[in-house]
Amino acid sequence: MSASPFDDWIAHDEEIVELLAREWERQTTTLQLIASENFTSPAVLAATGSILTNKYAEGYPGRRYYGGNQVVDEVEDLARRRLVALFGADHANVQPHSGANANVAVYQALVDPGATILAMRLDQGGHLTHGSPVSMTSKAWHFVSYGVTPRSDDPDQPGEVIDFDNVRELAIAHRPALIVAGATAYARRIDPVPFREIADEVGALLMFDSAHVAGLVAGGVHPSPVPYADVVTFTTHKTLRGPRGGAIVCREQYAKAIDSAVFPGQQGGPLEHVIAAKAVAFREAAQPSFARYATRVVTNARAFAAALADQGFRLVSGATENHMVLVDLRQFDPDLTGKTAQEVLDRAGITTNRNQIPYDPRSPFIASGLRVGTAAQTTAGMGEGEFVTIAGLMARALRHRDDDAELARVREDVAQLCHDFNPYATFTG
Ligand code: DSN
Repeated sequence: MSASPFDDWIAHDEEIVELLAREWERQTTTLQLIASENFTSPAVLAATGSILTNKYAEGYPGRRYYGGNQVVDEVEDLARRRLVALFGADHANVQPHSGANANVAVYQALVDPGATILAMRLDQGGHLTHGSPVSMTSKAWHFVSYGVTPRSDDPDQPGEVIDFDNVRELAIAHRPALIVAGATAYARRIDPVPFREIADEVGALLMFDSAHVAGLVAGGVHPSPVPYADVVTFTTHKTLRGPRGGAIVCREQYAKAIDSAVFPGQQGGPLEHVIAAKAVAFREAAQPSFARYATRVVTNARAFAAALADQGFRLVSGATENHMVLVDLRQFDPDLTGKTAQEVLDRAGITTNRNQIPYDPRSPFIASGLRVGTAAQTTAGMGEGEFVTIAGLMARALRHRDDDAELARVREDVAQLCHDFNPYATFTG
């Protein structure tokens, strides 16, 4: 088992070192295809592991409730400045611990308790915090949900894309205080313009949850929602390739309300080590090399989608325009559930997550779909040819799911592929 290069300082803690070594082995000898994951740079890892974790800093730069924040103020200011510059925004808040916290803080800042929010349904591609019945958001606010158009057999209009007629009808009928655009399981580009038009028509505010595509926006390959949305939330660890966390950018007029909702409304002390790592990631995302990375993520996803279709998988919405592919497994094999596919692929060294597809007859725990993404393995240097190979490995594993020997052979082929593309052997930022 190879050792992680990041654990020298904890060498005395054998149990943790052993676990880190195992995770290092897992991440570098198996394929990471979860659409919301990535490999951060060593610089992001170093900042996340820095001594800034020692500091309490409740408040904001220049207005802290603890002493000794001279340096931390500069760290957080730098992160805010870099984020404002990256997205051309008026104001940034870099304290949310996660995308979920960022979303809830926006609701808290801009929507009275019990008032109406219009957002995408979880089982059609939305997020838990978009008002899922199992999320606290649906208890504190009244959510109305829009979805996608039905599937069609017309290859030019395959359906399963955001139904803007439905968004508009619901907006007119329910007069929401806030409309939420953005998704977690949706492979198409989301145009902010029709959302803005509908929001203006009904006098609603517009929040764009760009958690998944923030890196594609930063890299210039997806339209920026910032000029159109009142507030944009996102996570920093998906396509943006930073540390695990959240952030918010907003128009100046909402800055005070958003800041108060994050702290003290929702969180206590900010994670300044993570904020430093966010600053590192924002700087990296502003480099020309990151724009090339974002372009490759999308071209790789397109090649991956085509190869998966060639292997007999049905693509939800017929295509991909971002970093992810949502696969309906039923055409490949009507008896294969998302849960089984995820477990079989795990055994073959291919890490994915099961996902409901629109109008899924199966529960979220079982599901009929699989969500895969190209962000992480593109960071590791893989290109279109490798993603065509991966589609073949996935199909081989799923066709031979009861054959342990064949799954072991797929796993060996996966390990060989990963050996040639170790992200931390060649990381150049
Ligand atoms: N869990 C994230 C994802 O995988 O898309 C959303 O929060």
